[in-house]
Amino acid sequence: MRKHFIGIVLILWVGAIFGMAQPTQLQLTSQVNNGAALQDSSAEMPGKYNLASKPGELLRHPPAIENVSDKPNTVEVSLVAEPDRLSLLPGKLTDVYAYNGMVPGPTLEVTEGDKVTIRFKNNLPEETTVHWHGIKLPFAADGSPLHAVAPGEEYVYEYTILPGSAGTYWYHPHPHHRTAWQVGMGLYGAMIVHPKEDPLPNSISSKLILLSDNRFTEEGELDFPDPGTRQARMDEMNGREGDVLFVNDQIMPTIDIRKGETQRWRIINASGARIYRLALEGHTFWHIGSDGGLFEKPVEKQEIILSNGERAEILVQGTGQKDAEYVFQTLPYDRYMPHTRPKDWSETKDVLRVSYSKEKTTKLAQIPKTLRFVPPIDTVEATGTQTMLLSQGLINSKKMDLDRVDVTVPYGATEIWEVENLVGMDHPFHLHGFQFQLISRNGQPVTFRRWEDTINLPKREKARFIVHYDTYPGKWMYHCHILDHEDDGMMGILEVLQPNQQSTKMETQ
Ligand SMILES: [Cu+2]
Repeated sequence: MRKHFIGIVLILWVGAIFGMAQPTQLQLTSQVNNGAALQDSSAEMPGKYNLASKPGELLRHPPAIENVSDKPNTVEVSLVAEPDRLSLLPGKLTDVYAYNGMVPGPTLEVTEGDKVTIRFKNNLPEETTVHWHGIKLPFAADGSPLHAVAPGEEYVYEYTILPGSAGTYWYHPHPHHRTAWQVGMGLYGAMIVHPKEDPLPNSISSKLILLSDNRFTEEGELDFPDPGTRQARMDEMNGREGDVLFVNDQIMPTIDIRKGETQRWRIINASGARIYRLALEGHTFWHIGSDGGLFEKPVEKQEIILSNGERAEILVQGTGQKDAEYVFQTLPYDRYMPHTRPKDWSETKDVLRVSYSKEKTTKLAQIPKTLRFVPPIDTVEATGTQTMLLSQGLINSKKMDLDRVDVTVPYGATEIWEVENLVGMDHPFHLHGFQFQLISRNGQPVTFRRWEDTINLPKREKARFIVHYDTYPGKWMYHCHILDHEDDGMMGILEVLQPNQQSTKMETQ
């Protein structure tokens, strides 16, 4: 009981100190239930959300960001990015960049139809932005490198959550050349868009699994290599990977499950470069959603590959043994060129533990056969094709130039993108502002409809997707989501013209 009391006091104190969200009822309950996770670090490192969990503690969710609006369908929040010193590793303090004093940042939870206002303050010693990865929003709210926020400045991000976009998203900085550094320093957080009515029953509990990795010095500071060193060259080539795997702010936490229970896991790959190949020992699971929300129907899987920036929703069912433990792991995945593969690339790594209670078995729930309708984008409507050739650090042989528009298209058009990876390492490809549908991979048609904003392009593979520019005009980034590659210029700009604007290309036709 005492642990629970300390937990509540600590949460209230954190809220008071950082002027951040008082946890909602839901968060408070889950924190109290996880009282054990709060106990030892509360004495050690008071006043911080990051409590440097020790392996085995129950999974905790980052607190929700406080909505200060009392109007219906309106979400107004404050977000501050600033340097901080937090405990990410047990018994150590680390210099970080934090959103509202936390790594990861607080979770932004909204509902379809909500009008969202984020008042952002940049207290970093460098420029930054906040990009709402996967959200369809006006260009000025996208947090792309074209809207940098200078140190000490404020920026208001405003957008309305469009119907049909319920799903799992995330936010992170996107300044020119500095994204890998800022995300590595701790700037990333989850965003959840709820539908007005969820096709999954309320009885299914939800877990947020925000995956990241980092590298530390012996003193516990974040380890970024000096320019010109071998490690710096490796990081440029592979993207910076760390040997410490975090789930939310924890290392190897535990999720409790009852035999027969069904849980919904929202998984986000917030790592700068690590691609996860996720599997749960002794279990299959139901893959129910991707970047842009739920599929039409669940698909049973043994593993999924989640590249940088991608999200997956899965249903995990308690089909294991009572009182047993199973590990959720990332299996070896060779995304590398042979000469720069890290030594540990072929090792399986543990992510979290699933622990079965001794409680009486509950009856396994029926998984809904259909989840929602995913409207197809008709290939007959396509009026153009964009070809994107990915090589090391380049797209179509060019490096990013903020003053150049690479592709101009009319508003409302539908186009097919042919993306081909010409080199021997994977490049995950992300398009801002729109959700698209994959139509083929390596010439093989893809008929399973799902919304994506990021797809992995494995070594020398190609993919075709279809996109309808039907939401907002503006200049939208497309890029490799290995953050070091993006920073190095593996990015371009798609301009969707204003509805009444003629493209130069059209005029000359
Ligand atoms: Cu890349």
